[in-house]
Amino acid sequence: MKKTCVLVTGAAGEIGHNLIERLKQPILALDIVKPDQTLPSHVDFRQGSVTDKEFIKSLGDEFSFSAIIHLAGVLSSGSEEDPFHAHDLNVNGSLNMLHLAHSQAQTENRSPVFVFASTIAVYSINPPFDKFSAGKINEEQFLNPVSMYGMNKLYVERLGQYFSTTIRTNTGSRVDFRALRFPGILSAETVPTTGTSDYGPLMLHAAAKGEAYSCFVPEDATLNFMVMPDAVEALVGISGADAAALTRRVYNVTSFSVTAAEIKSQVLKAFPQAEISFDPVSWRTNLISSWPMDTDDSAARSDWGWIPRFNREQSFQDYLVPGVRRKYGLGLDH
Ligand code: VAH
Repeated sequence: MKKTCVLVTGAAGEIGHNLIERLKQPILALDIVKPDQTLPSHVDFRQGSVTDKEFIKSLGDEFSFSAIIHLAGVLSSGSEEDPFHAHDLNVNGSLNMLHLAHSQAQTENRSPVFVFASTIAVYSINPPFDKFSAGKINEEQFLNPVSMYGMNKLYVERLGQYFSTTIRTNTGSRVDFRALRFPGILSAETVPTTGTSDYGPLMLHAAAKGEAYSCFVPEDATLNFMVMPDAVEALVGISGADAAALTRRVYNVTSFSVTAAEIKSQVLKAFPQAEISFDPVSWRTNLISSWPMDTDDSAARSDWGWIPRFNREQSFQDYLVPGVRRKYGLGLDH
């Protein structure tokens, strides 16, 4: 008898680390490295890569996955630094996970929920258009990514829709694919790697550690963000949403739009001694410049009740600053 559980890939990554703390049902956590936290008793861990077809198939022989939350991937900057590895992990790895879900839909005659962490990097606003005049964009606009990461993520979204609606099935059951297009994410507990929006969290963590930080985008770089607790709740929300209520398979979710200079001023409020400079790196700045300044998440709000808990001020005052103070053992009045 197979054990039934939720599979979380990328479980040792930033979102994965926080998600497995939040989920209370039996979880199989999967990553190429062991999560850095003590795993709760309801979380089993398996070490391996989503690019390893035989390994992923073997998991399907042992477990029945009620849902797969697929977070494993290389983010935007890492994908530009090694586009071949990025394509393998982001695309072939995701195809292996969709194959696993499709196989279980066929053999168990049910529709496993498949939640995919996508990104606002699927959008690309380039001349003659301007991100600021484009404003809040919806899920159908500017879908012409030019980065490896954005192209990978958009293609996997399309694969997910194919597996959910078109692929031939001998039981009438197909994968129930759902994707969230995340903005930049700011976490107090974890530090990002391989992302371009990392400048936001890195600025804050450096200040809390008393380290100088040189920001690789200019002061006026504008992007939308959300804090990690809201990102985790969005994953929980879309995973549990009633399929009949969903009018689409891919949703924007966001909280606030902010410039790098505004992040700096929020950080200086909490850490007045922080040394933050700006030394833009053109290829990373170009990525941020092509992404929207904000996205329209009204479809998520109306279909499955998405609403961020933290706005910009609350994000810093109620979560980020107290959180990094706790993480680095600083007093509340440091
Ligand atoms: C990245 N954090 O920087 C991700 C995100 C919108 C950016 O997808 O690649």
